[in-house]
Amino acid sequence: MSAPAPLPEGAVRVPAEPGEFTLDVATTALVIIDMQRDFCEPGGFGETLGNDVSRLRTTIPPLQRVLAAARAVGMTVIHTREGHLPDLSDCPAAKLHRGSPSLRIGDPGPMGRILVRGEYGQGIVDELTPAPGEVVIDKPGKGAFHATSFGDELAARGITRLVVGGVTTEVCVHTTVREANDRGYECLVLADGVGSYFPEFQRVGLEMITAQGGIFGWVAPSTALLSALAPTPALEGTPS
Ligand code: C5J
Repeated sequence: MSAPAPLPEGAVRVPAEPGEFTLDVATTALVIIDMQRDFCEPGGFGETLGNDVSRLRTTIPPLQRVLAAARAVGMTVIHTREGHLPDLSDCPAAKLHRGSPSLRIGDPGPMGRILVRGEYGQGIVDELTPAPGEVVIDKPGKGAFHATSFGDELAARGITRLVVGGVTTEVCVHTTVREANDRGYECLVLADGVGSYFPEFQRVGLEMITAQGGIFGWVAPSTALLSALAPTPALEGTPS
């Protein structure tokens, strides 16, 4: 068997599907998508749509571990929040009026106005609170690139690869990863760090990413990334 190709200085290998994903901490960003109370906690937008929010909350412990590891090695961390201006001028009618939630975007709910910037419910869950200096992107759409400075933030830091977690797998995670792939970024999606209200969408959503040789990305469990980032006993003890 031939030896694996040598890695550039500073790069690590992450066992993934459909094949190994290599990353260099200096040029990789951890992107945590929309881990907001409005999606993950009772009383928020997700629940008003009739969903069981506990399905999304399974992502929190793995994301806490990945976030701690990324911070420990100095990886760029970017959080996104879906939400709208208080006058909803950035919310297209197609989004505002679709479906039949018990509360619509902008309506007052138990955690403030649904998906409105600055409201408590639009904030990120306490377990994953952004640290000072970490970029937080407020986005009106499903994808992180649309109508935001996300692309500029990545370019300014020389980022070429993204490690992606958050919710929901088939909506904002997929849209962002597809947008990123089209722009030339290589994306690794964390299988247990992304969540859906629908188990079938979770399964198929992950399969779609790696189909046909990785048509728009790679998928790996968070443990694979953590092992790659923490080969030393000191870092293996990141919070659980
Ligand atoms: C949705 C999201 N599902 N963050 N938003 O409306 O995936």
